[in-house]
Amino acid sequence: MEIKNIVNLKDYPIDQTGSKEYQDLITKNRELLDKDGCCVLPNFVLSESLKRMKEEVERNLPKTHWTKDHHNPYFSKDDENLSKDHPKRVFSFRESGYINSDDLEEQSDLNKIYESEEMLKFISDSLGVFPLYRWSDPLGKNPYSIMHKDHYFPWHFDGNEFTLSILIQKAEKGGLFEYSPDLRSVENENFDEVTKVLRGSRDKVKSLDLQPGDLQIFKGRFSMHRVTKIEGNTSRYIALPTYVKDSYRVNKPEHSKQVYGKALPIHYERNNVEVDGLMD
Ligand SMILES: O=C(O)CCC(=O)C(=O)O
Ligand SMILES: [Fe+2]
Repeated sequence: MEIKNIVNLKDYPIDQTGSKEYQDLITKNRELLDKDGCCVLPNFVLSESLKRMKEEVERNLPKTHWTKDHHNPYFSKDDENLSKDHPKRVFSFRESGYINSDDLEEQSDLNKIYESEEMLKFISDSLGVFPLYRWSDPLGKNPYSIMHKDHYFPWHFDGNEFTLSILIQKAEKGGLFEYSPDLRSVENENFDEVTKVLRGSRDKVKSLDLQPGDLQIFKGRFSMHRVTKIEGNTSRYIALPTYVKDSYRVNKPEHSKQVYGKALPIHYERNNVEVDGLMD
């Protein structure tokens, strides 16, 4: 499968990097990402590719790693030295699943998008981050997230800096992506504002009603985000390709176990790699 059979190149000419259309697209994306920590490109993926991805998900549903757990926004363990209302001590119930990256099919359209040099350059140009790398995490780099009825994915920050999402199948109701743009930075964990959002403040929260085929680019390590509860019988499937500034680092073992159902030797070997100083 070639990228032209996957991406809507007519509206998004990511293969024509010298064209005015490409430059205009980059300028627009950059503005949105700087202002909002997020941008959405409607109908980015062609419907025939979306169909293949949905079929891949459904063929591989038995491989889903389901987790039911309580977690804080950092996917870290409780710390009894902190006061009870510190966000690191606020645990919410999550139930959802992943088809991990190492379980994707060889010929997967999702792998093809992820491995495409055009895509990497397009995301790097859109974010204004150079160099930008694909992630080394063998489980989390490029998974499908699966949510059935009543599943909920509470407020959190990602271990990687940047995430794309491509909605494959939308829930009848609920399953909305909500985020608080640039809530923390490498300089400031901003625990007070994190606490406000966890307690239900909507002042800094935005909600997106993504449609199948849309491409979303967001800064998941800095913008706290969640997926609201799935209502109705249609499951929500979404592809989540990820990008990073450091090509070596992977998720912490605890984070990997909590989210992807297991930790591999690489997660322990690289556990002590210096990151950016933020909580996981
Ligand atoms: O499903 C989504 O839209 C986002 C999922 C997410 O935040 C994550 O997997 O870390
Ligand atoms: Fe996330």
